[in-house]
Amino acid sequence: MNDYELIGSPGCGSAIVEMALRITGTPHRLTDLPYLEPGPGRDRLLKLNPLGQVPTLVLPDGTVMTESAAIILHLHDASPQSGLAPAPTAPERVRFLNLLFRLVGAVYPTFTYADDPPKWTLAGPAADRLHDTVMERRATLWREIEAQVGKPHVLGERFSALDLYVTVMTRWRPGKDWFAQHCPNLTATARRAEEHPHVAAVLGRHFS
Ligand SMILES: N[C@@H](CCC(=O)N[C@@H](CS)C(=O)NCC(=O)O)C(=O)O
Repeated sequence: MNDYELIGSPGCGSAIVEMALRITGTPHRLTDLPYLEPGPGRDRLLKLNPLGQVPTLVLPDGTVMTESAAIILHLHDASPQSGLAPAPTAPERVRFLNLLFRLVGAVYPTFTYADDPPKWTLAGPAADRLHDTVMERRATLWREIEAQVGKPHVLGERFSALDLYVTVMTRWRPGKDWFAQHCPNLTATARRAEEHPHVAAVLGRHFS
């Protein structure tokens, strides 16, 4: 049987999935790509995932997954003992699901639209306005999430995949200083997650 193949890129959301693969003990191999750079790597990625996004995960049977939250839930289904998600009957399950989808459905797309605004609208004032409004929306979303974050982990006593998202995404724009100033709870959970050996190993690979 083949291993899972994670197609990713340093510093990207693929780090979250890489952490989850390690925590669940799922045999896998890593294919790192400069995902925006034209070439054979991107050509293959586009065949697997028409949006050309990472993480893209190829399962041992060849099935392709292109959404990090779906991947997390799949890995949890395959290895529930690893604790990536609360069990369906656990009281914190609802908060877990809502925050997971808030992160991927609302926060993550702000990077899609604010990273390179002229891709989506006319360069110049229209692009500047798109950038600013998307950044404002991102700040609103983070403040909303900040108000729901527990101690020492996002769900409180219990570590979960949400801590993986937070520890990676708080390293992205607007950056650690902004989070330290405006989102101290998120900053504290991110620092706590870094103590997890698999999280630390993946952060070392992606952000050093
Ligand atoms: N909804 C996807 C978002 C993935 C995503 O946006 N990845 C970024 C890299 S961190 C990307 O590939 N951006 C390039 C693009 O959107 O063209 C997920 O949760 O996995």
